[in-house]
Amino acid sequence: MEPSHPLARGPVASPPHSVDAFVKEFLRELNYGQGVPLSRSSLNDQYLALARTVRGYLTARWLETARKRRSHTERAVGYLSAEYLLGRQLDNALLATDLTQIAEDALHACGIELDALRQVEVEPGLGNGGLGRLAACFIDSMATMGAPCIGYGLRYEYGIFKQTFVDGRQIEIPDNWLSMGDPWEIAHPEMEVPVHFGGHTERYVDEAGRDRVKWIHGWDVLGIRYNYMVPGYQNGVVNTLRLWRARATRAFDLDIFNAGDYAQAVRSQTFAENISKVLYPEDSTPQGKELRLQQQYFFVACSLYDFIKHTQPTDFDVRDLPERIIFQLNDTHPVIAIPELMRLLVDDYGLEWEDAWGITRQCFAYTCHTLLPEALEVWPVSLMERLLPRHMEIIYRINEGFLDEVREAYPGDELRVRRMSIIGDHPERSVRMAHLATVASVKVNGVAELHSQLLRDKVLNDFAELWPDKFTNVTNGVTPRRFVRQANPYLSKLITDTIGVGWVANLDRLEELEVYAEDEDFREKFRAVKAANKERITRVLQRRDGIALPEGHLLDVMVKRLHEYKRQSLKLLHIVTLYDGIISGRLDPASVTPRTVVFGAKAAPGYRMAKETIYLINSAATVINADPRVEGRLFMAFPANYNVTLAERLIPAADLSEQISLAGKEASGTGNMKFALNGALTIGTDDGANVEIRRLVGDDNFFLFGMDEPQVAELQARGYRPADYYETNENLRSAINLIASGHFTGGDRDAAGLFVGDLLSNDAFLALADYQSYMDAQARVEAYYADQEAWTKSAILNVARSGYFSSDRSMRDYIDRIWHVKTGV
Ligand code: NBG
Repeated sequence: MEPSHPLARGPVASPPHSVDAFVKEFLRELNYGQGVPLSRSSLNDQYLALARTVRGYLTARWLETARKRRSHTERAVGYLSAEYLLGRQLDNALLATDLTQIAEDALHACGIELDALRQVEVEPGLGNGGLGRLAACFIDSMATMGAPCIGYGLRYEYGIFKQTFVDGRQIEIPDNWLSMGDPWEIAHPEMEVPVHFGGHTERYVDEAGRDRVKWIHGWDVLGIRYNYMVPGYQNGVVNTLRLWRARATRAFDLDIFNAGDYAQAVRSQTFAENISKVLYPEDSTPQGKELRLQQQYFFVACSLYDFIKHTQPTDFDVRDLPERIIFQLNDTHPVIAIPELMRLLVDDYGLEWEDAWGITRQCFAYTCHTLLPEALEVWPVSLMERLLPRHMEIIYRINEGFLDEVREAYPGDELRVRRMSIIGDHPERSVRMAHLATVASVKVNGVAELHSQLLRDKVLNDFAELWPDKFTNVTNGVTPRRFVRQANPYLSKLITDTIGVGWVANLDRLEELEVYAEDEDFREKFRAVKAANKERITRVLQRRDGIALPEGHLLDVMVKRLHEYKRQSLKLLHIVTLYDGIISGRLDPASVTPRTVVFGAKAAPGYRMAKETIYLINSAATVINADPRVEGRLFMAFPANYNVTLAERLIPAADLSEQISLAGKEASGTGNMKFALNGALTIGTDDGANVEIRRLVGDDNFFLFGMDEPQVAELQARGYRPADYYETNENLRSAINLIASGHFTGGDRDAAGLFVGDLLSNDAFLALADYQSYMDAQARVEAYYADQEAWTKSAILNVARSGYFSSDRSMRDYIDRIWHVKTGV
């Protein structure tokens, strides 16, 4: 039936941008949405009503964007990612709609402070670290560029755990982020997608006499769709992020229920719904758990089905798929989408294998985010056969065809065939997901120049030799909306007052600031911004953690996941060396630059060494902060539960950014970019994107130290003995001895045993080898910081020269090199 009322024919326009209109919408949400009068509303009521009001302003644009995308059937990007570390939504939505001031005034008129409501929002922690945050930056940039993009992922009921410390040790608490309601999501429980697992396959001959395969499923779950709006920055575009929740099928539990076992029926339901229950807290190193594979298959099966069935016209021909979509595989987590698409095309749509493979090979591109061999996912063949028997058959067949290609290119080179095979034999027969991804993808990219080069030359070298054109680089980026404009309002105002507002959507324009590095008046304002940000973080840490930061210190920040390759241990050695120097009388306290070191880091719950490192840092902080001999010189802070919200407050206040991973281990890093853009100077190794940051900001404005990647490789080949460094470096020995003596652990030598023992006998990431170079670089930091004019110049140049690290530029590179989609829609 055609609607007769004219208003019913299209989306209703969003209300006008005025304080009065906003007050009206807000009160309507509060009264009729939350069902409370203003006078009796709680902060949470007010926050939910505010969020829904802002969401209302986005919705008309969202519907309009979706309508346009349906009518232009141009190619879109399907970003497949198991993680999206979004951070809080409210401020971003206000900024995108240019409603911040109006909302503030409107709430004020209702006797409410916007800032108080901001604090109520619980951030969706649907990611572990850099990989998930990158996905969030990318979808923000795609919307801002008006590029057709739909993000697909999992709606975990429990995101990354909340970290607390008990006696310095990390304790994990479940992150029940949905408990107060999530006003940003729109559920569509009626649009369920069936997903199958287990069972076996059967061969049959179809009516046309063709050999076909049928998958007889063992069990099913349903995917429930949750939409999130992804607004572009003040451009009227709102894209979609679609996350999936698992729900038990009714048939499934009814069968058991009919058999009379109610309790078992409920248990089965729980079993199915476990799939989207919790985000695995491992970062960089996968765990290989069965539930994890279930999660991966679940979300990509939902996403492919959704894209084909729900976003395309009913007469859509799957042969046209490559013209409509390019699926970007964010690391190996979604790689099971490749055999899933083959299954859909061959089994469900009846295409010939070769045709289906031809289509599939145009629909995927793969981003690798690591260099650690142990981080490349593999799945045991036995598990695959049990959970996804049809997919395993398909993988075998893909591998057969692929290995024929290899044999043709390298006749007689069976060693190479074995190295490249999608199926590995050691330690058990397993599917190498990175190989599968590389074979099926149009392009394979690393996330910084050095990383892409090492991928080509080392990790995936055989593949790069076979298909040199397949490999490319796209250096990561970060969204300037969240990480400068929102996170650093003082700096944003200074920049806008100086060069105009255009930089927010065109970060290259920051280069116009370069000349102001020489302007004394500008430098003073820049320093005032830093000082204001330090005051702000002082208030935040006081309120949030009860930490009292000292005033006037160099603020030295190391925030990132706790991982041995990132070398928080080296940072600890630096602090302990300073402390040890002062208390032993070798260092004149007056010669030490007053410095506060702030750590933020979560350790994977099962990662023992990482947890020991956290414990030692906390223990050192307790002792050092209480020792009057270093008062006014050294202070340590380790606020628990580092997350996006804290990052947004901490990064703008930092003077020094610690990016000290062992060269060749950090694929890119993105924190490093956020710090540079907020005017911190980096002390770092030649690793990941540090290389590009240093090249752009200039050697004079960056503190480089340590071995480079070839030197690391050479030392390892020669045979690395950490004890050599301990024996020959007096300061290092003394610092390690102090830790080993139990000085920081209440006299308990054993408490530091694991940490010290590993450093001296193993030290897989060569912290001791880089120690002296790091100490020297820190001495250069101190000397330079003493000249505030020079330091400020360098800080300004860091901002002015870091526009390249906008995720808008990353997206432009993906579009030009890989996706070839149109923008401005
Ligand atoms: C991480 C790398 C970082 C990189 C992000 C985003 C994984 C597997 N990789 O260096 O460690 O910045 O990905 O690309 O989480």
